Amino acid sequence: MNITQILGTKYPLIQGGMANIATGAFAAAVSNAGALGLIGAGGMDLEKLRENIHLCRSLTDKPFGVNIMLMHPQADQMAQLVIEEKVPIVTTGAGNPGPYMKAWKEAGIRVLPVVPSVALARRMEQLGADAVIAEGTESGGHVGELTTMALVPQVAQAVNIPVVGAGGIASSCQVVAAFALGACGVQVGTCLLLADECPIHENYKKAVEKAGDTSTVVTGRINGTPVRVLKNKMTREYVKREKEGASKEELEVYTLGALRRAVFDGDDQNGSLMAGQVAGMCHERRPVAQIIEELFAGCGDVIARLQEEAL
Ligand code: TUI
Repeated sequence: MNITQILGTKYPLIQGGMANIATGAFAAAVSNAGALGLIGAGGMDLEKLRENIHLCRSLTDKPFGVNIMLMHPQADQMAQLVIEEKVPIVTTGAGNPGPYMKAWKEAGIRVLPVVPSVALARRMEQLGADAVIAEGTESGGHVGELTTMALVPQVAQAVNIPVVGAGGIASSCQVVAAFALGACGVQVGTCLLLADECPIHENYKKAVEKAGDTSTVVTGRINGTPVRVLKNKMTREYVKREKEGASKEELEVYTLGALRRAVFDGDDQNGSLMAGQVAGMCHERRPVAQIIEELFAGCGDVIARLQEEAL
């Protein structure tokens, strides 16, 4: 089965899980645009997740999914909730979803774990994953070590299920590149932050618009959870204290609640403005349907250029 058949979508595109950002309304907008919208359970409690699933269902008749952030203290209950609510598709991030796979597959859920390595991709295939999302360190938010360029072809070679490429994808040439590496679909997050329907604070959108190629940094690589965010006052202090050998507990003071400060309060100095390295290519505000359509409409020209000039 190819990835659009697995997802039931027009386009081979999955929206990133984006904790605290990807509401039921946003996921529905993405699904209505022909891609797979996801509700990001990362920033929610159980009740909020249930509400957002119901809201999403009321706004779209297209397939949608839930992204379960496995570091969430209620991940176990969320894994059960998606079964109860008959959510058709689940993606996971920030951990190994092995313990839930059997129950999800028995419930008929399509499961697409995000993997940062070949080892986890292989394990997921053995446990019945329908596809894997190979996410490179170019991504925003919690990241692994390998780049998309290195990770996608190694995962594609190692497994016999479809591989979706993620991390560093915001334009048609990057979609074509992901396919060239062996992916049969893409996941994007950063390029959707400027979508009209994306419910982040205006200051967050302005920070993405202003970003350049070197505007992101990974906090927590030395002693914590690596998270890619736009540079600001918080990251400068974090990185300084991290290099000085600060403990995980001290560093958590900078990050706890910081994503919510950015998304809801628009605190662009002390908040955690999660974004990928492609933020520097994202300038235009458009409806989400237009962003997605243009991403694929441009692929033909890229391929033609490759055939005529480059190779
Ligand atoms: O999960 C993400 N991106 C995220 S989660 C998130 S919420 C958060 N906020 C603050 C701190 C931490 C998280 C924001 N962005 N992407 C998918 C992803 N998964 N990236 C890396 C991984 C991953 C890492 C290790 C997946 C599996 C894994 O397995 C370890 C193991 O146990 O084998």
